[in-house]
Amino acid sequence: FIDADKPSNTKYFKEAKRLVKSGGVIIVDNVVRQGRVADPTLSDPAVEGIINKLDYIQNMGFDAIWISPIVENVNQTNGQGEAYHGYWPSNINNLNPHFGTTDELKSLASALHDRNMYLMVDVVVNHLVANPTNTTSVYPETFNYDTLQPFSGQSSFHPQCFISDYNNQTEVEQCWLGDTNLPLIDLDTENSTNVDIMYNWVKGLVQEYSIDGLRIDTVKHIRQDFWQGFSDAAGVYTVGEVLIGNTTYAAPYTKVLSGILDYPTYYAVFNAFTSSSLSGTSGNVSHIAEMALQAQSVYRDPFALGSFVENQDQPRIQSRTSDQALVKNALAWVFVNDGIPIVYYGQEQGYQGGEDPANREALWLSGYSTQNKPLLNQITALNAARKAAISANPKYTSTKAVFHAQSDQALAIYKPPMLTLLTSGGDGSSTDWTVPASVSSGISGNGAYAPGDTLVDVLTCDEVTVGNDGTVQAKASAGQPKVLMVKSLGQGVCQKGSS
Ligand code: ABC
Ligand code: CA
Repeated sequence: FIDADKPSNTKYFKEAKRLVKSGGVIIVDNVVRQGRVADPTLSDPAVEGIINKLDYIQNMGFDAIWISPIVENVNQTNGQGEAYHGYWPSNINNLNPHFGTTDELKSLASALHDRNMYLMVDVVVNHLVANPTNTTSVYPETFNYDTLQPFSGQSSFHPQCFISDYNNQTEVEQCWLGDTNLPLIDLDTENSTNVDIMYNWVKGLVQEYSIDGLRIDTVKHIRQDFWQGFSDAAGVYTVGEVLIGNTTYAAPYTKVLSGILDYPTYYAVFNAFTSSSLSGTSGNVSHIAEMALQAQSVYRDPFALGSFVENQDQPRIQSRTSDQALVKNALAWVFVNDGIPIVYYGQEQGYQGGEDPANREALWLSGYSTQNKPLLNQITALNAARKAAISANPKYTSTKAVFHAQSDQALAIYKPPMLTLLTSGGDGSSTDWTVPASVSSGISGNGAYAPGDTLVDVLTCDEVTVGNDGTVQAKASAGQPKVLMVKSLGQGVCQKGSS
């Protein structure tokens, strides 16, 4: 599925988009470290290391991996440390040799496609980064614009100024990220030659490596109308990073990309499920519904959102709460809302790192163990449940979730055939749930439940019976989330005692 313009190939692109939606995506970031130690006998085997671990990823039910930016980066330790993560591109026409060769990257794409999995690559357009002219020199005076390829020197970049006022959108777009320790040299994306270079580059990249989707970095730092052409040139699913807590600011970007990372809801989820143990008061879950409802009303396609509770930029949830019930509720959210579930590697192992770079622990240290890993089990059950939901109800991925806040600490989410009950009371709490029939009668669809049906919690295999009037009554003990489906769908995927 290489040429998007070829009519015979169009269906494969649709297929890729559908499949990305049908299961979860795992972020295999930090790939140099990941790969290097996936197999310690290899020095820089990032890509090969991932290929060797695809069973581990696929066994959890993921359909796609998102890998770090793949192009050549600055190659020396600089004012912000080691350039291991791929976000400091220096030459967009070369691959990062630490990650692997052209052939190795192609092997990764084919290894994934052989398994019916998909390759998502992170791309950076907003900036390039130059090595200082000597190791002791200080940015920004001493770097050489000519090292930034394939651009033609200083005139290809916006004049130097660091972003200081995030309320000034022109400044956000045309000044620079970073600081004098490490300037992220801002590409002049107002310049049509540069625009053409970037559109052709992404088109070629997607084709050459059979890429199925893109995560796009620093989207709010380039004018919105740049992205439409970029997305069209890429021809695949695009999910943009618009790092912002409000939906009004984010909404226009959903018109120019397939979707965006759901940051506004992320903040609501993170706050709801981490405040409890920190402050002794319980987090408010109704704010989650508020943000999700806003997303449903102001985004072009709320079903193409990327949903997450962890990523390479944010402290891991377990750095902010040790309450495992809260952690499980937050993680469950990712799989039961309107967006595409995205899990950051290491969450399945229970990693606890705080702010960048503490949140970028190597995965090899875990030994990729699958024994006694409650979150890994939960992810596996939820990926399976979501697939069962999609096969029972083909409209699952285009049916808007309905929300019912039983209290500030108890939120029901109905998206047929899944009824999810989340609580932020923590592991010492128990909740008597009564979900009124009006919640499930608000929307219908295959797999919807009816009076008298037996529902099964896919996280525990516990059963509840729907009341004669359509009410669902259930007890959640120890602060646990519940993800209920009619028994015929849920019993095949539920995990006894995964919680
Ligand atoms: C380096 C060091 C870190 C150090 C950091 C400041 O600099 O390593 O130790 O803490 C890459 C690397 C990073 C590196 C940076 C800079 O480059 O991964 O390790 O950090 O050299 C993307 C990527 C990210 C990547 C880059 C650069 C961009 O996901 O991994 O970083 O290619 C801004 C950008 C966003 C960017 C993020 C890191 O910075 O917009 O694209 N992420 C406000 C602003 C946001 C801003 C955010 C953080 O602060 O509005 O635009 O993100 O600075 C909400 C508000 C938001 C607010 C948040 C904090 O609160 O609604 O507006 O965000 O409530
Ligand atoms: Ca910019």
